Amino acid sequence: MKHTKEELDRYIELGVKAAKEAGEYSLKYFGKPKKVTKKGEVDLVTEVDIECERIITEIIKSSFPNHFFFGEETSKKPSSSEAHLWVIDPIDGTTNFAHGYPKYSVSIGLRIDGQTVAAVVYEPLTKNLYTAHSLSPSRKNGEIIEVSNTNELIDSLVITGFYYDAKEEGGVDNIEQFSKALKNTRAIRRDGSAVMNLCYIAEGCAEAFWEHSLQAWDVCAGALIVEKAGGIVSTPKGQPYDIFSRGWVVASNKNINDKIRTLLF
Ligand code: LIP
Repeated sequence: MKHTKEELDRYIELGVKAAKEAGEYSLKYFGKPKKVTKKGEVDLVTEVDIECERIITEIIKSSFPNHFFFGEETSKKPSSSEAHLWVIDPIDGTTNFAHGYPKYSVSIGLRIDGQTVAAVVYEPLTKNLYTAHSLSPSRKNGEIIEVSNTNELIDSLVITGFYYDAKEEGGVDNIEQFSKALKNTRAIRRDGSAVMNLCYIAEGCAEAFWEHSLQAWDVCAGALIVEKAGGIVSTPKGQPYDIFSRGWVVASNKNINDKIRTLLF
């Protein structure tokens, strides 16, 4: 084993410090986000996103100056997968944040040798904190969490999202999958923070999540939290999901994984 539990605990501790500091800063601007810029027709970035990412990277760099960063707002992905790569979404749910819709989070994942080994997700509005590393189970506010054991789709609460490019020519609009899920599950939710949705699968308050085109920072930390809570994160064919692929991602408890993939795709 390359990394000791002590090393991984230290990464988590640092990630938690960074996520909380950025999250507390963001709260001052919730629903009134300073300057808002459009990255695309509907994809927003606020000055708060940029400042939160700066806060996070500065805190991590002060302990690990040689590490790399791949964040939503500022960085370029390094070419080597050998590097220690922190994958950061300073505000996952920027549209919600800008509108004052109460669902957003700070997401920090650490990859080493191309594998996610540590994850921290912090929801500033509730102070809920989710963590996991490769040698620990997933936790919410320090307590171990597990995916649900629901067996049937019709008993399942499922969650999805519509990526920004759904409006574009050639973009995947997810309507076919949405319609199938609507008719075959108990209910569907769409609340605009993919990483929070992954945490809901991990803690067992929802059974499945799917979306297309997500960026690596939307998935990195949440995927590890699902897996270390006993869930599965995969492609529609059940293969391991590459967070940089921008294809379909399906996350669920183990019992309904085949069923949700077969239903949707
Ligand atoms: C957003 C996601 C949301 C998804 C959007 C977008 P951002 O992330 O978390 O759930 O549906 O397509 O990716 O841009 O707010 O960090």
